[in-house]
Amino acid sequence: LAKYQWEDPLGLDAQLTDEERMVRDAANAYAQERLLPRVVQAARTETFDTEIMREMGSMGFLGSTIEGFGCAGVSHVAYGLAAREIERVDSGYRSAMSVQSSLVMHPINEFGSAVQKEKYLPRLATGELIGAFGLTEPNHGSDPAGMETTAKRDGSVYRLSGSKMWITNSPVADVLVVWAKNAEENGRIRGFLLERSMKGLSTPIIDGKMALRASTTGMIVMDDVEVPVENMLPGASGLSGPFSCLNKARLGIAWGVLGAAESCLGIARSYALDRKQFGVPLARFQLVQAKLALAHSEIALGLQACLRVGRLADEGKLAPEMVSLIKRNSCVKALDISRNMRDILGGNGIADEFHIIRHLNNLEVTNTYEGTADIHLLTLGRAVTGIAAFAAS
Ligand code: TGC
Ligand code: FAD
Repeated sequence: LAKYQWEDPLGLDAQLTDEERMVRDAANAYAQERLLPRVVQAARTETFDTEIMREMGSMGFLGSTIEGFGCAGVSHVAYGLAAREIERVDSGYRSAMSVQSSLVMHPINEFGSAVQKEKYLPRLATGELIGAFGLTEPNHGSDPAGMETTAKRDGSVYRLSGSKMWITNSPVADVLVVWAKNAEENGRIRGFLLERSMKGLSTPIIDGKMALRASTTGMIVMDDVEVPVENMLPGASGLSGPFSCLNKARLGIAWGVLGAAESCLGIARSYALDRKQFGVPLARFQLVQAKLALAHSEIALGLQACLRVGRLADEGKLAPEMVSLIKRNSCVKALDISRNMRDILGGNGIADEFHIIRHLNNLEVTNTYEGTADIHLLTLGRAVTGIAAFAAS
């Protein structure tokens, strides 16, 4: 019989390729050596160090599944493993990697012209340029089909007006992928590449977040911004454009949040072994063991599901519902795990130097962005019943 390894209960490591192990180990070393030492202060002061983008670029973590343009061209599983290692430190840092890779570089690579690819991808890959993705609006989050941002053709430009809300990295972004309704196509949704220097564009920061504080979030406000016609993404038409980007990013989130959950489990386990109450370590109590064992089980099962869906993505056999299944499962379970692990630390559980409370707050966001847990549940409900229950009619 094999010996049970609690750190890798179902033998995930053995199911990886050499290249995937290499990416994972490089991401682990970078995250632990470079990100972990600055995260507590960054979260306290609500600051995102943009140098991190250059660092991730130099490590090959930006647009890593893309072939060419200076990108690494690794598997979706390798992308997921890197997300897991980065998010072991903080969901906000993984967010920065996800947005740049899946929500900015992916649509340019998938839907962009040859000129757009050459112009933006190499510098996004190095982190010299920072990207943002604007889909959500103040009045439209779960229902992006209702967006109010418009693009009106005027000779050689489109004029964009409207506002986007809750946009990761918008305050520091150089390139912004903005989704808008094109008036000349009866309001069909199109993607546009905006640059910071364009007149009429502003990106006010959203202060006072109690979660994802090491990430910067803002609005994209467009007051008749003139966007050259050649900056429209030619290959994206309709909501399937932005949604196909979300498939990629949600896959990374599904892996990533389990890294945050693993971090919480590791911290709580060490604490429970060290801390004594009633003359014995906390780890001696059955109720504490139950919390640790349940967290351990859910992480192991969740990672296997991510691996399976990642492999199907690499084989070109991904259905969006598979992504809804793992995005929701990982996020709901990771949030629950972080709450239980915080509990094990008692009063220390709310101190940021013990990290768990920061993960817990971050995991409230991951449960909400890229489709709330309930929206993904309804997506699965539609798949099971054949009936869409999103709208009243
Ligand atoms: P529905 O009628 O179902 O679909 C409209 C069109 O889109 C296609 N489609 C997809 N295509 C590819 N992948 C997917 N996952 C797709 N889902 C739908 C669909 O085939 C259809 O195409 P066509 O050609 O027939 O027009 O759309 P609906 O309006 O009924 O909405 C369904 C719903 C509610 C599931 C969807 O709107 C949804 O997912 N809402 C959640 C919104 C969301 O996730 N927003 C994310 C914003 S970005 C973000 O949060 C980034 S966080 C970044 C970070 O920091 O990490
Ligand atoms: P709402 O859609 O108003 O939902 C509120 C509640 O109602 C939720 O519980 C939801 O599940 C529920 N609900 C809504 N519709 C239904 C329904 N049909 N049936 C049952 N329940 C329903 N967006 C971007 O475009 N780009 C980004 O980079 C980005 N980054 C973000 C970063 C942060 C820190 C945060 C917090 C958000 C970010 N978002 C981004 C926005 C995010 O995608 C939205 O917050 C999310 O899609 C939910 O939209 P909403 O906040 O408007 O909530």
